[in-house]
Amino acid sequence: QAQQTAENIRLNQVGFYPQAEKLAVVVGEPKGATFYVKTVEGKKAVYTGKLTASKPGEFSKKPSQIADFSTFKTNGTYVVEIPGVGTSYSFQIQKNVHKDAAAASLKGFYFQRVSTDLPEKFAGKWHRPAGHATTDNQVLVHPSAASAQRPAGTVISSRRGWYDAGDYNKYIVNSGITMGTLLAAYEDFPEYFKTQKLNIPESTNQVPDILDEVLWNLRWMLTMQDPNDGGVYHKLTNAAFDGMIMPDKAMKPRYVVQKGTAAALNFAAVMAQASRVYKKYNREMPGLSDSCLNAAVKAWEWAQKNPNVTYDQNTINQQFEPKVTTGAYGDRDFSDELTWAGAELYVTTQKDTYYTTAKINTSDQLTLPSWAQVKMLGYYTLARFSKNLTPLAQKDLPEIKKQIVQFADDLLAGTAERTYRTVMGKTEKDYIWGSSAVAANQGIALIQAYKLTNNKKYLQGALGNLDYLLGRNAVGYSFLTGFGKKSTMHPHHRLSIADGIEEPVPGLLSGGTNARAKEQDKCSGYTATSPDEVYLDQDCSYASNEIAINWNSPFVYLASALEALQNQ
Ligand code: 9MR
Repeated sequence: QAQQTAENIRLNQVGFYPQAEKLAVVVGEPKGATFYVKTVEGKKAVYTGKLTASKPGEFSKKPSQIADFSTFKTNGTYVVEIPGVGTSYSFQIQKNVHKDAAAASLKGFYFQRVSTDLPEKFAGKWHRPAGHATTDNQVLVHPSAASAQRPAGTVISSRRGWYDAGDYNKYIVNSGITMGTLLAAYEDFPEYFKTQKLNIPESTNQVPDILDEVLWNLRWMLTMQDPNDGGVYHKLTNAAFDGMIMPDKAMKPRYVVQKGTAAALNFAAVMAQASRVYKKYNREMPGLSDSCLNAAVKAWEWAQKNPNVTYDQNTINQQFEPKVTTGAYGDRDFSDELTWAGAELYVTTQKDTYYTTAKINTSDQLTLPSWAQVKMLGYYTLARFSKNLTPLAQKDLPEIKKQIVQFADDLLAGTAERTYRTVMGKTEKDYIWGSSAVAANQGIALIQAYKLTNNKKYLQGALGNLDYLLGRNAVGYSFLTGFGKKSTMHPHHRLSIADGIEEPVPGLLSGGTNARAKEQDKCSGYTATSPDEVYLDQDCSYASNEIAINWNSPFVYLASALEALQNQ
């Protein structure tokens, strides 16, 4: 019974900073006017407030009320109690309240590592033997990727990297935004990451753990470039998705498939950014920074010569065997990748030609970053380094900054009138496959605007989206595994399904509510039809409940940035 009622009180199940806005949304017909904040120990009422009516659910039309206890600022562990409704899940009020979630979401990448044992010392009860230890040392060049120097069937080594998601494949395009976002987190908040310890094998070295973790995937990415021409294979994959088995049991052959423009430009962007970031660690990682820049330039040049090579899996499958049916990450518009890669190469090298070729057009509309749309990552980078750019870019910077701030203003508009009081959920278009990353990427855009203006309204908007991800949403779930009493337990994640451990691997972000999930994954069990309520915590629901590296990375950015800025 208590379970039942807590589900109708939606709040960040981890907690709140003492100075922050503190809201719970209560769903259902009003049953009383008063709410209490009570200590978990002893159930002592420490705050009494009045519920205020909120707009009925934008999409569900459910009656809703708000419990606002922002003025209560005392550290502790509490519940919200509403006579006639029930008692919420417990939460904390304290400094650094999201420190553990920030660290765990980054450690989530460690759990996705390929080619290495995860010993108990670092992985706890989720320890496991290395996955794809042999296969990724003997990767076959797929006929779609055959070249004179590397005919079909050529064996290459392409070890390390992270499993993309619930599946065991490794995709360059999706590594692009994932790595770009993690490196941006470091570039924006280096002091925060300097002291963060994740308990990974490299935690004792002199390099921040985030850069050690990123390096694991960077080294894999480097192997995906054909040294003969600089082109980059689109992905490393099995022909078809594996069953629900542990990765060390997944022995089917792996292939690198056709090179493409999206892969080359994503690769160039990441390598250019990495070259800049790891330069400071030349002593610990000799030569890495230079290798990254060389690789970036070669991939960029390949893309200049091959500006329009799409990865079209259907066409490839009509021509070649074996047919490849894993994730396509097919993109047909490379203008945003060109802008991002050009911006990164320009900032790293200060050579105007990259800026010119990047075709920055400040009259174009900005679009929230996603794996297929990375233009804004280039804008973030230009704004971040605005003081060290050549005159060529300087002339565009006022407009670039203005656009980022305008984008954030558009996101913020109307938040206070919305049922859940979050930036997330302005329109039902937010509830797509991987909507949790929509919320997190909106949070990043707001933080970028805060950095440009110092206006705290942007921080509050970003924090509201973190509240969304950790429970203040229309399904009442915390989407980060291991955080919150009602959090995702059955993600579509082969590791979590096959390991025989009840709790899923911690620190992974479930894709979240997806209005079209039912038609996309055909999992039975969906009952909701309201766009913000279509979510199923079952492992068949890959369209709403898978995890993925490009969803985890903006969560890392958002939670870490808010931790770093909590005293602002
Ligand atoms: O995140 C991707 C989403 O935007 C697409 O709509 C969906 C269908 O193509 O694919 C998602 O990416 C998946 C990838 O193809 C394979 N690994 C798991 C990814 C997350 O579901």
